[in-house]
Amino acid sequence: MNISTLQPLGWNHFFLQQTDTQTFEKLQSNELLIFRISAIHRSVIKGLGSNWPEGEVELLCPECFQPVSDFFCVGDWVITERTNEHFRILKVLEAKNQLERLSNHKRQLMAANLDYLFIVTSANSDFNIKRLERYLAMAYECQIEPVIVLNKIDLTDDVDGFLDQIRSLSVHNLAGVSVLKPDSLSSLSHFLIPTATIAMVGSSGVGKSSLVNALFTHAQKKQSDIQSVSEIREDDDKGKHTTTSRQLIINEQGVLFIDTPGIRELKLLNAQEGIEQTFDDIIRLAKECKFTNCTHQTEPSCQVLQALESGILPLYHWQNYQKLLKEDAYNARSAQGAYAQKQHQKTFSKKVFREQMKHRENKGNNK
Ligand SMILES: Nc1nc2c(ncn2[C@@H]2O[C@H](COP(=O)(O)OP(=O)(O)OP(=O)(O)O)[C@@H](O)[C@H]2O)c(=O)[nH]1
Ligand SMILES: [Mg+2]
Ligand SMILES: [Zn+2]
Repeated sequence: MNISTLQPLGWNHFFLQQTDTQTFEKLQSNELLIFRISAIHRSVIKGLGSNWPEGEVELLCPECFQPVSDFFCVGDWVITERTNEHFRILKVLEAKNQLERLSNHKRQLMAANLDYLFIVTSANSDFNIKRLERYLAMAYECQIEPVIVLNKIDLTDDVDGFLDQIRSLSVHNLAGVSVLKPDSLSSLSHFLIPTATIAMVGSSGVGKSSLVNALFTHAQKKQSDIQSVSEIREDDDKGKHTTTSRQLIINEQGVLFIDTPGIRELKLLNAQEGIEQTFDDIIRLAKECKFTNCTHQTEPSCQVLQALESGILPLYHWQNYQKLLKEDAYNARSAQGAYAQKQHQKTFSKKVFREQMKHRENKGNNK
């Protein structure tokens, strides 16, 4: 196996250094093969490997990796062994990051090894700033760079009004687009880097799959790559779920997308640090309070109370911060088992994220 053929799928040195000499030799001789998980439909697991232009390959998953959702997700890399015509998963490589949430009191992996998280919302009644704060907290907690994508700008006369609200959030990347206005999509081009993996998240009906489709050029779109989207409806604010499972696809520019089903209600999992980053304006204010243990309720010279009074700190923002912290503490208790696992993953992925940021900064400085 020529490992360099995996590079278009996002393979890099980080994964290579997880293979020891013996494994590497077996990879060379094709005794072992590497795949990136591209879809999981109940018990059927699909992956893209060195022959990825020819399509997905079905992978066998032994008992020790069941239930699958506890061990890996779309976007993960696995080492497999060839058994007759099949490929059996032997090992899951450590991910550089994993997007996760709480679902049915359990940790649920949503996607792995991401470069960007497109948090998609639409310029209609779906738009909800508190929900965006929740998604941001998840992105920051999982150390994935968020991009807020305001879709369906064709439906409003007040795009700036929406964008201004997004600008008030703790986020660097935002774009206003419409699938119906192809020119508007160029505001995303900065993120559409070949070999980069972008996961799409957001409520059902905001246009995640439509965007993935629009970011393919029509000429080269293969039928199998096209994501199903619902018909244009008069009122799709309450869109029903069209996408039902997560899927990794690669466009002709070489950008990898993970489309996901809409989330009705995103629950965070042990996301205290992500929440702090999302509400860093409040954290900064609180540091200026007279008492270090200020509860921001009645204390004199409380900067939070003063900012609320003067209107500098919007009430909804402060309330959402408290709500998310409370909810997070509750969720952490209800998913105790997941907690230990998470702590382990966090120390590891944080190191990777810091290195990436350093690398990015260096690149920026060298420009
Ligand atoms: N007016 C308008 N409609 C859009 C736009 N983008 C998508 N739509 C429509 O919005 C509806 C939902 O689009 P989808 O792409 O299926 O939404 P989704 O986010 O993938 O939804 P789920 O798969 O259910 O999570 C469809 O009727 C699309 O045609 C847009 O930019 N403008
Ligand atoms: Mg969809
Ligand atoms: Zn205070």
